[in-house]
Amino acid sequence: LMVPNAPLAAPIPQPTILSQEELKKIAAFKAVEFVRSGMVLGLGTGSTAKHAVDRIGELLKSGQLKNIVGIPTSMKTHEQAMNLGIPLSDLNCHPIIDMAIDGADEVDPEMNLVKGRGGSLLREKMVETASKKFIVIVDETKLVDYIGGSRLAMPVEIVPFCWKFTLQRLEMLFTDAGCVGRLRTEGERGAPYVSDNGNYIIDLYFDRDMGDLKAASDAILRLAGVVEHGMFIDMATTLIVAGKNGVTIRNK
Ligand code: ABF
Repeated sequence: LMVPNAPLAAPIPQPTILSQEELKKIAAFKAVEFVRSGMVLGLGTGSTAKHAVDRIGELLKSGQLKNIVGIPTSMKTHEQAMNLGIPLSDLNCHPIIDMAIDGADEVDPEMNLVKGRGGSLLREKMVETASKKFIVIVDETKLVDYIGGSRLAMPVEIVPFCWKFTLQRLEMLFTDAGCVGRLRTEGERGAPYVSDNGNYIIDLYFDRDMGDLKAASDAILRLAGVVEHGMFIDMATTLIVAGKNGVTIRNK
């Protein structure tokens, strides 16, 4: 039966599938809502933190934020923030930071983190331990049951001197967990990746849970040749997770 002039059926709303990149941006923008004028801010590194830094630059430009001082956690973020016109300083001048915003590679249910797959773990840890508040921004793919268990890398920054020796010592600490270490390399020729601090990075891979995190952290830091590792235990004060079903905010 033909119905003359029947109204067109309204389009059925389709659920919007947000990309991982969009989720990172949502988490980052949410974190920036906590920023107030006059703050000294730790500026994170990585693709998620980049959105937060862009947003801070935008709000400064439009005058919605004023008198921000940024403390970058890497040379890359330093360059990004400088290009955005964010006033910058360092830990020497600002040993106490109001708030840091940064991404993470893994987040466990206690808000312990693995960081440093982007290579900036040392400066991130220095800046974030100096921060009164540390907001971690992630998309939901970063949530894990326990850190170091994803079979992805747990990075350790080491001095270049006799790096193979340090790599072996690191593996020996975790033989029970089936730990294998690899020197991080870059470029076609596989040259060692060099951090902003002139150091190398060993990526540790575990077959099994490494056990007590605090004990693992202490053991790694006791090795001569190790500068810092990528486990950020009990440091995050707020976690912002963007997922398909929305944004969740957890405070510690
Ligand atoms: C920094 O960037 C690092 O600590 C971490 O390795 C990485 C996360 O990157 P992304 O946000 O690009 O996933 O936060």
